Amino acid sequence: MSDANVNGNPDSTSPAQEPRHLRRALILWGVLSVIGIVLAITLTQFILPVSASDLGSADNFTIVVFTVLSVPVALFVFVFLGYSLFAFRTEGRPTEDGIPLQPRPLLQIGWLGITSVLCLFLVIWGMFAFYQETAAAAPNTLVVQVTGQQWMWTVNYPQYNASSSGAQVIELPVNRPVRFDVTSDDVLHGFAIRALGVRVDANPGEMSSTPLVTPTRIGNYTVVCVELCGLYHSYMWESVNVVSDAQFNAWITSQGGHL
Ligand SMILES: [Cu+2]
Repeated sequence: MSDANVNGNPDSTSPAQEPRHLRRALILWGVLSVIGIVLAITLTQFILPVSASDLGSADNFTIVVFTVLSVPVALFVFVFLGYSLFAFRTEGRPTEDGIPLQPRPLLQIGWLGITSVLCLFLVIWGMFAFYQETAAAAPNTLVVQVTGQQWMWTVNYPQYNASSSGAQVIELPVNRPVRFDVTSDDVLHGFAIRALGVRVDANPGEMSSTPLVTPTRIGNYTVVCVELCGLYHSYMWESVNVVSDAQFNAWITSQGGHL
């Protein structure tokens, strides 16, 4: 017989004396998840870069939502792994096989259901955000033509016949939708203004456009190249100034543009 007590020893691991492991681990997971979610919401406010546009704010919000949702998922793995490592050591236990696992339909259906709903929610969230960006249109859109080259950005304002050549700066009026038409003169570059939530590849011989983005906050930001493009790639950054309408008009005039 495979009874553990063939020698008459007291069976220290009989199911009756086992603590309720599942309940313990679930409580631990629940408590840590609440703490983790609070920490995730609080810390992301400090960690995330400042947002200066509608797209930038949407980016930051999406990151917070995804972080909050991933906290209980990650903790589920770590808590049950950690708990098992400590609670189910072989020390003092018989080494033969334990009780066979029984199917638990509720657990299986619940597991499938919750993970499916979570994944579907994130996919729909992403599709909705994508649709919102591509569907945007506005009559007073400012078009900014950007050309990447090793290792600088040249910016033109075709509506004003103005160019920032030599200025090494992108000037934008606050609260007016902008579209960047981006290309490259030589190799692949990546045009990215994190604060505005804008990022697009700069391909030679091809024009790529960003979705419409509306700067909402006056200030100084940075455009960087996010595609390794040669020796001085890391120096390929310039200032982005979001300014008032009056300041923007004055700047356009100073660059030889016509209002
Ligand atoms: Cu580059």
